[in-house]
Amino acid sequence: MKLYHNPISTCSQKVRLVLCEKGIEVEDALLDLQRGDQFDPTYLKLNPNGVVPTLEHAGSVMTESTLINEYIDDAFPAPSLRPAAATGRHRMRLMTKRVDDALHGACGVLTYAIGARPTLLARPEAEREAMLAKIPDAARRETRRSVIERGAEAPAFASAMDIHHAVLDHVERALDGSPWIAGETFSLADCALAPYVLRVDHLMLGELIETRPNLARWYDAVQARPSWAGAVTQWLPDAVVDAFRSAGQALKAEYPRVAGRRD
Ligand SMILES: N[C@@H](CCC(=O)N[C@@H](CS)C(=O)NCC(=O)O)C(=O)O
Repeated sequence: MKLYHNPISTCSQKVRLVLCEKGIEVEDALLDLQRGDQFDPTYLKLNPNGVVPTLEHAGSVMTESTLINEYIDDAFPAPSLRPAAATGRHRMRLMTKRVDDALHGACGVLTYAIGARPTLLARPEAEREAMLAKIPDAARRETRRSVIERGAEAPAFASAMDIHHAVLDHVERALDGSPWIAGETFSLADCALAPYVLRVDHLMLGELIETRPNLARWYDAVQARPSWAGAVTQWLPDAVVDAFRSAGQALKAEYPRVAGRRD
């Protein structure tokens, strides 16, 4: 099994969490997303969207982190990361769908508008433009350009924050009386969400977590699992995390109410 991934990417972290929960070893192929490895023509043949992760296993190439995680749970059923009951599975998939449909894009906006922005703005403009030109999808390219140039003033920023509030409110309700998102057992839904909560934490938007007691309790429990160290902590590049944190602090100094709800 070979996993094409990146140490700090949320979608890579969620697949690594599932692999670690199941004790599966893989061959690592690491991509530097700031250098644009994801747009290399050889990699684009595996993943035409130019994103990580991609999994190669048993002669098949698999993309889409949520589907990769379902595949791993099908191919390696023990321990199961899906609730036994059909209602629990629906609850799990509702969460993974919300992550894919809404939170993922919104997280990308916050990451580039806050965390990656100072580093990218420090690069020569021609280098930045060359990186943007490689993004195959025009809408994704223009959003990326706008959030790098305008940060919290970019049109996409406020709605990305609203999406975080809405999805995390959903999580807070799901965790009311349940230890895990889909009910009594840790599942693919917890693996899917955890990297996005970590990103909020790295961007110094901890208010989004602290104001939701169920979410805060769940986040502590996720981090206490042995899989967290193997899938997340041991991969985190200190320099990137430090850069995200100082960019997050600077943003809060400029916009103290940035993580608050809009009226
Ligand atoms: N829906 C895809 C999204 C993958 C994705 O957007 N990955 C990000 C990292 S978390 C990426 O590769 N970004 C590179 C880029 O946008 O240039 C999945 O779940 O696998």
